[in-house]
Amino acid sequence: GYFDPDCGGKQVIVHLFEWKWTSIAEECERFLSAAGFCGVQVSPVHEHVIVTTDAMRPWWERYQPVSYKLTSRSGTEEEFIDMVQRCNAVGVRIYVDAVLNHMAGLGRSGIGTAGSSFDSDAHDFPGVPFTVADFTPRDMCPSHDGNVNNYGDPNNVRNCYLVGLTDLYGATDYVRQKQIEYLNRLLEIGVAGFRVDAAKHMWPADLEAIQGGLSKPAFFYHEVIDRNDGAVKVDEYFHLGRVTEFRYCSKIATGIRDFSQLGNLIDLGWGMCPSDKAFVFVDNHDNQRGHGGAGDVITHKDPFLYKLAISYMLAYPYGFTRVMSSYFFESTDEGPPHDGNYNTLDVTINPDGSCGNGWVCEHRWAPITRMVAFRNAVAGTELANFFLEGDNVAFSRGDKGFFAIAKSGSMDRTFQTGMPAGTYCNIIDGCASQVTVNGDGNAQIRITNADEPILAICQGCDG
Ligand code: LAG
Ligand code: CA
Repeated sequence: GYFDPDCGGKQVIVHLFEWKWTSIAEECERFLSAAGFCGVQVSPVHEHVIVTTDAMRPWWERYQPVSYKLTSRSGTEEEFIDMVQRCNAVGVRIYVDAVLNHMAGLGRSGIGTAGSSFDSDAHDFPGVPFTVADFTPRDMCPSHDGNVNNYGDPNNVRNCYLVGLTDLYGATDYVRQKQIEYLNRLLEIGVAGFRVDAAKHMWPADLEAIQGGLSKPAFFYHEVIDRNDGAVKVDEYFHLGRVTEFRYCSKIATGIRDFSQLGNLIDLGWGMCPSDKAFVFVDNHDNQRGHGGAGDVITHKDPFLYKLAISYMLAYPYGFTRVMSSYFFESTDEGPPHDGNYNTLDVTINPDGSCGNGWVCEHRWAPITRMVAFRNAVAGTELANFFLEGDNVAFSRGDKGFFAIAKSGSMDRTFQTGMPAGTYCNIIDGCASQVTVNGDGNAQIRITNADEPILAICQGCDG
């Protein structure tokens, strides 16, 4: 059902933000499958606007649908189908970013990426087709200018235009039917689930109707930015799938920056999702560049803290996890690495396994990749032996794994690991260091790598 990512029990999705379908297919085969990734969140698949006015081919043009045809900046329908099949064949699933709340922004018109014409001001999207009757009537939006501007009022949040984006009238059978057809087409191709963009701005009943019309089971995670500061709360979506937990981004950033705060990572009293409903991440494509739900998040621009934060997230039993994979950027609008005609560049792989052509590939950073194996290995186990003192943190996961960070760069002390006796590789440094667990579960834990002062040992993930 909505809670099953259907990836054989694996635990981590990677968002290959703005990657082309051809690059993703290759990455599934050459890297993600062996590393144990459950799947890939891909950028929106539908036809979208081509923006050359207020910005030059910004990444966000993909959040302005023109139709549900499957040709986008990431590639053609044929390339998309080929990618899904090749990733599925190696056990890596595809999760599509579904933009259902709206179509393109007011003031925009022309031709989309699949060749369809459109005119937002006329509410005309012949590629679907949608016409004026398919958009939320103006009198249902209580805001003076028609835009979302009062997060204290659910009618404002859901019936008005989000940053001027033409808001679909999801209560109508016709809109629901078109969106059901779109998602069913993707499921037929072999997609395993959906991130629902701007779910906070959609009525849960409308989502329920769409999800109820699907022809196959699908995993769902809904984008709801709830910081306990508005009328729309994450729990309104719990029956529809997992829900993004943006408070986690703040919590992990605060805790990793100041370990004295790490004991307070999950604050259910603040309204944070229970673990079985939470969808968590250290940063996403929006808040890493100061867009939606930003805050002082940790990103790849701070590699030391980022490795600690992602490792901690993957070690700690809370929520379903997503790892971000970015491209380098200067400005917040800047689209993906491109040639002179704004065609997205391939993701090239350097001899050391890192990526070229402007792609960051955080998911290939050794501690991050290896902690994916850890999270898979310890899935379902309880947190135990939690230790937090100064710049040191450590805990075990049942009898399956033990994890520690020495933020200062060094540690040498005895811990109860909860694990059976034996010698285990520190998977973070690729077994350069090892740990011997005694018959009573105790082990001497030494950390000496100041750049990546992380230790993780687990049953079944050595090698
Ligand atoms: C999301 N989640 O709920 C996406 O994660 C987020 O990236 C989307 O906004 C948003 N919802 C709507 O899908 C992004 C950018 C916006 C951009 C919007 C549409 O963060 O900045 O707005 O996509 O492309 C842009 C301009 C606005 C303009 C608007 C309409 O930045 O100034 O008003 O387009 O023309
Ligand atoms: Ca809406």
